[in-house]
Amino acid sequence: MRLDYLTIFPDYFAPLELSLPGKAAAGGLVEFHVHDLRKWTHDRHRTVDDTPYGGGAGMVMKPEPFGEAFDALGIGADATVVFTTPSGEPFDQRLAAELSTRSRLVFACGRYEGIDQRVIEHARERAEVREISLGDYVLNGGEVAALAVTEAVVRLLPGFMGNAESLVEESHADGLLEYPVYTKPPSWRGHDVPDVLRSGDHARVAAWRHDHAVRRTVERRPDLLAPSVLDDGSPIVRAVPADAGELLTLQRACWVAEALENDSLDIPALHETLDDVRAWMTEWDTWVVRRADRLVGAVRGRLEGNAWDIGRIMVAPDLQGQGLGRVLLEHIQAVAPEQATSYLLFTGAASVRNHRMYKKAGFRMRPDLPAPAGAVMLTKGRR
Ligand code: JCZ
Repeated sequence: MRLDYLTIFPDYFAPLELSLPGKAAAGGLVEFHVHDLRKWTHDRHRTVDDTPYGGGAGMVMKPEPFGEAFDALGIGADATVVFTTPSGEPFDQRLAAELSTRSRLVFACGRYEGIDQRVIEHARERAEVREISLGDYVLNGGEVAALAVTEAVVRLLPGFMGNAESLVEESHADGLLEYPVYTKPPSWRGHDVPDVLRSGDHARVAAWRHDHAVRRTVERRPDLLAPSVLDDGSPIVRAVPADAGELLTLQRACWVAEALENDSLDIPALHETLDDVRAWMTEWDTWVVRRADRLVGAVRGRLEGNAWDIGRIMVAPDLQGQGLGRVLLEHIQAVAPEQATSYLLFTGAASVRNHRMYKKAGFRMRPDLPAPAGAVMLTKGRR
């Protein structure tokens, strides 16, 4: 595999000479070619950026140096051009494996506010193009992301340091996070290696490791587990910003009934605007369920200290009384983060149907805790 890097900071790629990728290069498995993009500038200041059309802050990388670099490097149909950008498709092990099948990867590393869009359009006319994001956080440029993609891809190449069996047991091979690992000494600073791991009983060791892999996954990455489903198979999925409008409609429908039951219009959910919903969606872990393309249920949770604060359990009026609320309540408890030691929610003091559902789910009324006017708090210990 040949890898090319177009960058205004070639020094970022010094680590490619180190350790394993370096050995792969020395062994002839891969070739790294790092190029200073300024090589393809022609003015005295070797300019690679310019002001954005349409105005706004910052600078944009101009297209010409990239175009000349593609020409000089002979970028053609055998190449995959990778643009690392926070707006790309999420990078994961599956994508690393896919890229490891390519014969040539060309990383175009942006800086400033990004690269002129026509560079991407042009690259698509001469090569395969992938726009890839390392994750939902913002780096100063594409270099670090290109390095991370490189390391994940190169170690998958057949012949890379006897990867044969070590790759099978990797994190994510079975969709679970890795179990905790230990080595000697058996006792260290008051912390002991679990006895089962020193027992020599391979079946018990395997069971312990699987159990802890599942526990970690439930606590840290519930999104990796099969999503909760309703009886009809509709999955409960994380809300996306585009759900805000339907959430607004659903909460108005649900809390009108609450208003009537409690003889009060003083309920925040009834007065919120679309922008209010969009705002709280950024602060809460929100889940929705659709039936035949219609958003029919939702629930949200967030950590308040060590309590998992649950709220906005909503079910479309025509589907109430079928157990949807109970499933949503179970789901939001199951996805509470590790730190949560208790669950907390409130409901209208006169909402007797809600009281019954929460009581059945193990919640207890807490008249001793402060609650909004006309509401009552309920709590439940975790496990
Ligand atoms: C260019 N800022 C390129 C990629 N996953 C991820 N986070 N941040 C980036 C990234 C940020 C950038 C540029 C200017 C990639």
